[in-house]
Amino acid sequence: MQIEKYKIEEHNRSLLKEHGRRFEFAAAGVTDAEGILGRLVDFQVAIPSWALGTGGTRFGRFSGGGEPRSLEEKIEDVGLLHALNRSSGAISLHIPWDIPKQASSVRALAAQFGLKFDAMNSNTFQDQPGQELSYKFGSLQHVRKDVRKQAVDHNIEVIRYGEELGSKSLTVWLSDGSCFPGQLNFRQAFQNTLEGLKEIYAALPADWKMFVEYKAFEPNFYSTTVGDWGQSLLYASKLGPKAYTLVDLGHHLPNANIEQIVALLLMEGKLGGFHFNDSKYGDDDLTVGSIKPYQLFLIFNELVEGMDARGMNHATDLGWMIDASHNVKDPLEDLLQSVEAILLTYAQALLIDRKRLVAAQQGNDVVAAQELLQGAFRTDVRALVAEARLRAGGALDPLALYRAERVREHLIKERGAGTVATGL
Ligand code: PSV
Ligand code: MN
Repeated sequence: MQIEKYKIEEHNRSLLKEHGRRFEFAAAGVTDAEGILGRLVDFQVAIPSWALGTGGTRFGRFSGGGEPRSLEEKIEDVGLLHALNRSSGAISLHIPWDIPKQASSVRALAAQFGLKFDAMNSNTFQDQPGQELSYKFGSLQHVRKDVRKQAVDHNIEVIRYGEELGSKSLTVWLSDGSCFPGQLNFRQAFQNTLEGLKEIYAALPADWKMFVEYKAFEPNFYSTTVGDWGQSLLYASKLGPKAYTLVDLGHHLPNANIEQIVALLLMEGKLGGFHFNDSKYGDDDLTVGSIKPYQLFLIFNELVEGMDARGMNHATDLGWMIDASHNVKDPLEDLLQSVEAILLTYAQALLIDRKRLVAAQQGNDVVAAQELLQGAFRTDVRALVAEARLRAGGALDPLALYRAERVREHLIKERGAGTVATGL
């Protein structure tokens, strides 16, 4: 399903007067409104192809219907999001869930919606039907060479698919680790994994990046072979300049200071990409900004500060991706909420008066530093984000228009109530 341009214009016309009032007020309160608007327009967040259907837990799955039945329908869904918010201009694919049968037509379809292909994701955390060797005891870390080779070959195959689609990066997340003490020789597991990653790295095209994603636990509950940012950084450093660490917000132990991790990775030039989500307990994969919005703001504060310190382009020098799951919400509505939360937080981080913050830090003025951060965090930037969207051709209120157009009902009619999208 698509939402016609005139529908968006009609919707915007109906909200324009009220929006104009709010925007004028918001813009008057910030120093460089035009500069911020430009950055917001440029900022794009990739949608994960595996999050377009209803997610589940091991206790059950409750689909809302109309899930995409193919890669093409997934692209259509992301195209719809992008038409509404103009900030979801990329899709991140997971292989083998989303193998492009005809890469050129898939690429053309995506281009029709103004979408690019962000990082490709490999999957050696599940056994696929017909797969020769099992990943039950890991993939790249495995004690058997033939299992490791199978995992390396899979990753290289994913790179080849990505090349056909115009992607420029590979994200490797390994579930490798152990469930019980004594099960694994940690050093051997690390060395095996490094050796495999080196082979994959060697197959990267010259202009590609490799993201090594870490995660503290799950599905292994005693040790994880890429368990934290230290281990990921170790791999990335040993691999070379095209290898980076990927931070997934849900992959830390409780109370981890993620913003500090981000600051140091950026300082080392080794932060490559982001998986946005939110969580209360573990890797909950909830809507971005729904549980700990202030933490997200502090992360964006470090991102903006750290990228500026290195002269990086906010929009293009890191891979911005959502990695979430939707158990009780319409996935598309949830994704609209997540993208909105990211943009709002980015805008707030752009508001921080850096000069005054540095002065407060240098003067050990703790109160002033806190006031500066919280002042930005408490600023209502919704009208700024809406204005950026309006200027980019999107809808002033994407969620309202999505509902007014009864998108989910149309999708159910078109695809059926019982369709199941590939993914988790
Ligand atoms: C693992 O929990 C993860 O965050 C990785 O990014 C996977 O690719 C993704 O979720 C989907 O399973
Ligand atoms: Mn992830």
